[in-house]
Parts: sequence; C-alpha cells; structure tokens
Amino acid sequence: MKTWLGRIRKGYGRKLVSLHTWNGWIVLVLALTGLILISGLWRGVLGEVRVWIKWAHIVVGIASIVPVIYYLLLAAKHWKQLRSKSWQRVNVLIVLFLLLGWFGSGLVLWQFKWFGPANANMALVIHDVLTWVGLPYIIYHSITRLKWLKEPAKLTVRSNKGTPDSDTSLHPAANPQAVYTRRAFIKLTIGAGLAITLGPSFLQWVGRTFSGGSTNLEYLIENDANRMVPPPQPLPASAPPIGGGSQGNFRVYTVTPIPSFSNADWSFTVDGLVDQPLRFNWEAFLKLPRVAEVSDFHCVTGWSVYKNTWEGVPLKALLAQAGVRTEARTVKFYSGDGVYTDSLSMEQVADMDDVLVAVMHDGQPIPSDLGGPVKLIVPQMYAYKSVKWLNRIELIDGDHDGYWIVRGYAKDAWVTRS
Ligand SMILES: Nc1nc2c(c(=O)[nH]1)N[C@H]1C(S)=C(S)[C@@H](COP(=O)(O)O)O[C@H]1N2
Ligand SMILES: [Mo]
Repeated sequence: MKTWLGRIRKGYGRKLVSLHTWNGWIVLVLALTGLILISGLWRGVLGEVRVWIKWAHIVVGIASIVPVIYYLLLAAKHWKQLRSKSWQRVNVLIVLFLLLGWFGSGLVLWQFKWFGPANANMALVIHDVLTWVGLPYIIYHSITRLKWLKEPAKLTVRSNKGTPDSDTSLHPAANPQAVYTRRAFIKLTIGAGLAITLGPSFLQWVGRTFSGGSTNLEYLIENDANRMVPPPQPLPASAPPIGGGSQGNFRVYTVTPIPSFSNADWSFTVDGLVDQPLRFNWEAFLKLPRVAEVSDFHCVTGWSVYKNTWEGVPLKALLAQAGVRTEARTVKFYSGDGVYTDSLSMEQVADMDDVLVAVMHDGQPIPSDLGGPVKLIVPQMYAYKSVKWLNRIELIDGDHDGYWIVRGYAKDAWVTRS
C-alpha cells in the first residue's frame, strides 16, 4: 500500500513539475512574442516577420490550454495537498485565472471578424489588463522563488529521491547553491529583459488607460509635427463635431519613422490611367470642396475609435475631377512615408460613397502621428486600408496588394460585410 501510493505520488509530483516547466516556457514565449506585437518600435523593423510572430503567438496561445487542462485533471489532488498552504492556493488560482483569461480574450482577438469590433475591443482591454497585471506578478513569482533557493531551510522538501529536477523550488537538488547560480542567472536575465522591454509599453498603457479618454488625442494634437500653413478651416459641421466627438483612443501605428511635412515638401498627386493628372500643393488642396462624415475606425488588432467626425474630399470627387479611364481596374494609394500602400478595386470604389481623403478629425487638423496632413478614410473597411500620410493616388489596370496584404492580412477588409 505504502509503495503503491508512493509511486503514484512520485509520478504525480514529476507530472506537476514538468507541467510547471512547460507552462513557464509557454508563458515566456507568449510574453516575448506578445510584447513584440504591441511594441510600436518593432512594427517597421520586423515587417513580415511580425506576421509570423503573430502566428507563433496565436499557435502557442492555443497550445497553452493543454497544460491548463492537464493540470485541472490533477487539480483535486494538488488542491488537497495545498490544504495548509493558502498562499500557494492563491497563487494557483491567480495563475489559472490569468491563463484562462488570456486564452479566452486571445481567442476573441484571433477570430475578431466573427466576434465583431465591440467584443474584440473588450477582449483587447482584458488581454492588456491581464498582461500588465499578470506579467509583473509572474516575474515577481519567478524571482521570489529564487530567494527561497538562497535559504534552503525554508524549502518544502517533497519525495523526489533520484528524480532529475526540472523545478528546483519544488524539488531542491542535493546542491541547491550550484543550481541557484545557473537558474538565478537565467531567471534574472529573463526578468530584467522583460522589465526593460515592458517598461515603456506599460507606461504608455497606464497613460492611455487612466488619462480619461481623449487626452491621448489632445496630446497628439499638441505635439503635432506637421508644419502645414494655413491650417484647414473646419466646416460648421465638424466644429463642434457632428459625431459629438470621437470615443476611444487611437494607437499610433506606423511601419516607418513618423514622417512630418511642410508646405515645401508636401504635394498631392492623382495620376495613372486618368484623362487629366492632378497635382496640388497644400493651398490648392485646401480649396477643394470638403464634406464631413461620422464613422467608426476599427483596427484588426482589436481596438476601435467610435464616432469620428472626419472632414475631407470625397474620393469619388477627386477621381471625377481627374477622369478615370475605362481601362483602370484598381485605385492604388501611396503613403508619403515611401513604404506603405493599399488599394481599392474600381467596383469597391463605385460601391462606397463615404471614402474620404481626410484633412480634419473632430474639427482639428489630423496630427502627424495619426497620418496627417492627409489620411485616407475607408469607413466600411478595417483600418489598414486607411493609408496615413496619403500623397498619391494612381489608377492602374492590374491588381495591387497593399503593405499588410503582402504580409498576410486578409485581402477582404470589409468590416460590415464578408
Ligand atoms: N502609412 C501607413 N498607414 C497606415 C499604417 C501604417 O503603418 N503606415 N497602419 C494602418 C493600420 S493597421 C491602422 S490600424 C491605422 C492606424 O491609424 P492610427 O495610427 O492613426 O491609429 O493606420 C493604417 N494606415
Ligand atoms: Mo490596424
């Protein structure tokens, strides 16, 4: 009876240890890939590697449920074992809560189209909050375990004679000091690395979350790096904004350093398969008749900004002025960053009356961070279609895959239809 029980215990202990190790590695991979994904810094540098990282994050994220389920099968026994260790019980609950929360919100973010913008937005907030509360907790958890190793007397020794250890805090090896140096080094390096990588994104998140909505926009407007004169004068409809003011926060996305423009280096061109190529300087561009429209702005990474009042020149009006030739099949949009492009088919253009070549948002010039002085707005499609720093529209007879489409985003960008 005793040996039988001992054997089970022994096997069970080893299972728990390897579960813990596996889980640790999974969380580490998810933390690193996740941080790369939210860090703006990496966006341009990584380009299409970023899309692989996103897939790695999704695949490992889905796989992360396996150790959780496996643990839940062993949980009843473990729970009893932790009867007198309430702090460890709390730890188990916190970790399970984090893992399940990340998993659930991650699924919604992965299948954002199916769940829709409102759910994706909520999932992103949950994913973020769990990250900024959970990761520091997990880093703390790994570092305090190191402290226990420093004082082996405090360790709870369990039956593990002869088994090689994968987790020294559960099963201290014969020579804890030697293990300490190696593990401590790895863990501290990882911890410090995470903390350094996390720091700026964390502060950004805190700023965005606790600053009360529109402060982010106000900050971007105050720090606008564009030097365009004169500033556009808003239509009565956009100041005060007919949408009542946008709700939510933009995340500044760019694949290049943020370009800013002045009258000297800014121009706007419509060319390619047109009867009359157009070229505007800023003053001429501001003389084009504008309209104001309210729309929501949805990014495929989960966030949305609702009720934006955009003011600008309807794409259709610009195209009509240039006169599109019948051979033209695609409208190609170029960013003044020199890198980013996207396109709409002539059928899509014909189908949408609300595509704007925008110069104002909520009655203010569009700040350079958000794609000003001129940003394309395609309200019915995901925001990767909304080319920032738009400065050229070309009509072509072929097809064109935009920057993110080449790197794995869906060519079908409709928010409302599919
Ligand atoms: N030139 C350029 N335009 C761009 C992008 C970009 O990286 N560069 N990102 C796209 C994506 S994926 C989104 S969600 C929006 C983000 O706009 P924002 O930075 O103003 O929030 O811009 C779109 N247009
Ligand atoms: Mo996006």
